[in-house]
Amino acid sequence: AATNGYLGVTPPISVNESTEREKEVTVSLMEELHRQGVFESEEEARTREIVLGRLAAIVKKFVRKVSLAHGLSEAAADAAGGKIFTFGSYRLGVHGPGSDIDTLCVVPKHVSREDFFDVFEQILKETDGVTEVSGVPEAYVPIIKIKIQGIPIDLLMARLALSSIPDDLSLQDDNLLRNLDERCIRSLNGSRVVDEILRLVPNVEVFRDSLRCIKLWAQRRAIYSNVNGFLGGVAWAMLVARICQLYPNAIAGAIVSRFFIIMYQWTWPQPVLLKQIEDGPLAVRVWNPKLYPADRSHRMPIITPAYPSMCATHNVTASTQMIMTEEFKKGSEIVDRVIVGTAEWSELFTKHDFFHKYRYYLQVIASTGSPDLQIKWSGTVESRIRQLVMKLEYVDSLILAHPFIKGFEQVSYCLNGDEVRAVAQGDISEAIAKRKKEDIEGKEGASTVYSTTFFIGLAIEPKQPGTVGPRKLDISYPTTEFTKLVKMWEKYDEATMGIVVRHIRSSTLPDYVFDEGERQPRSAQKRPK
Ligand code: 3AT
Ligand code: MN
Ligand code: MN
Repeated sequence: AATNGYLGVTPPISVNESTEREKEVTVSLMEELHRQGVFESEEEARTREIVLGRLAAIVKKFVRKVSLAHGLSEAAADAAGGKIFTFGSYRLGVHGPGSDIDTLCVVPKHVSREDFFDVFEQILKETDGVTEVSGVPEAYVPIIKIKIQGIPIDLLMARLALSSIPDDLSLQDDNLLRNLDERCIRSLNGSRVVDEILRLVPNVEVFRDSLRCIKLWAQRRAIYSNVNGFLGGVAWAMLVARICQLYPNAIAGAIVSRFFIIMYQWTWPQPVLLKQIEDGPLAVRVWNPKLYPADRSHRMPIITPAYPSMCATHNVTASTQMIMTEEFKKGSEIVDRVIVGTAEWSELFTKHDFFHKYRYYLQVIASTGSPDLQIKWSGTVESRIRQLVMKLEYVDSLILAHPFIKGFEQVSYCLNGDEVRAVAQGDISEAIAKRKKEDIEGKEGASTVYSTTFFIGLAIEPKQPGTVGPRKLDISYPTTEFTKLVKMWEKYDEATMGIVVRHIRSSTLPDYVFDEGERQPRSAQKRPK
């Protein structure tokens, strides 16, 4: 791939080997990562390999079965093949204990998507050691979720325009995408992107160790989440890969230290590219800000390297960009101190202070009366939160609106309609919080409420000197618009789904957002800024 003698869209910044000090801090970084528990045990690693071997055999069995049903001979049915490819954190080599294995099943052209959700799902259900089989054929990327020997596995499928899938098939050739169904193209994408990232880094081991560090840091700092306008796993991987390209001979400690300073100083919206964007055989859009206004609006574009190249960070807003930039800066300061020996790596992995940082928060409460419906409804609400954030960004005197990366789920056992309404408003009294399922069983008028609460921190401009009274903050327009927007969901039903937005002071944040002992006693609480 390295036609110029280097990987990437520019020559490296430095081809120097790392210094003695950088080697020392790399050793201590790896020790800290082990202490933090990001690595799985050797036993779990072995189980994963066994599980993948079994899965590969099940896919072949499935292809064979469908082939025979199509009237193919025994020999032709055997030759039809079938192959699995992994992607996600497992393929990148940065998965933790308990991570899933993201797997793509590639099948020949006579095996259909319907076969995948009928025949294959049935085979899985009948296989020993396979549990919790659940297919979602109608998803944007159709998926079957299973567990094999306790390991969670996400299964996607792609049907290629080939009569057989040999064991040595590679997905690199763009022409494989010709004449495929869009769902197959989407399913192939994850694998093709990860393969390409791994091809484009100078040293895979260094890349993995560095990425493990950055992933842990981003999770602890609560900036690891694509839906909420931060970065997801693939985007973080591409950023680290780019730094690896710029310092091809550096080791992990050195890569991590360059990562923070380069990302802090990056001149966005200049895109992060691992290679030049290429055109290909499909009539699909490839990321191009010169051509498409929507692509021009991306604030921190990080572009996937496999055709058709896309922006992995289109969800980033002005607020989340500011928050991440601030974190890059803090990270670079800590790493500088680690290098000179006045800080430990553990400091880099300090938990975020989201619930201590702001004086006012918005609470978005999605509620229903059933666990299945709640998953769909809260997912819909969550996916729209960045729209609320963007509307808030237009409000005068609001500096930024900081969405927290996850919702908090609550199950409340209510005795009557008043309690149900209170919970839907986010008022879970101590009496309700303490109540158990058996306390309401058989009681007339009682019901269970499932609620998910999302938080948005509001940073408000300080009062101008000389003005009187508190700063007026009018957020009624963004919140009303947001409520209207989520209610436009095609499956929205007024009678069974609740959505409430309200603002609260930090002192009334519910206890469940804090870890044990994290909340300061009320009296000792200093005035947050
Ligand atoms: P974990 O170690 O599993 O937590 P990961 O990076 O593997 O980290 P996921 O398994 O959630 O994370 O996702 C792996 C890839 O699957 C990332 C993305 O390309 C794809 N993906 C994840 N969620 C979705 C989704 N809802 N729809 C489509 N693709 C998805
Ligand atoms: Mn995964
Ligand atoms: Mn997954």
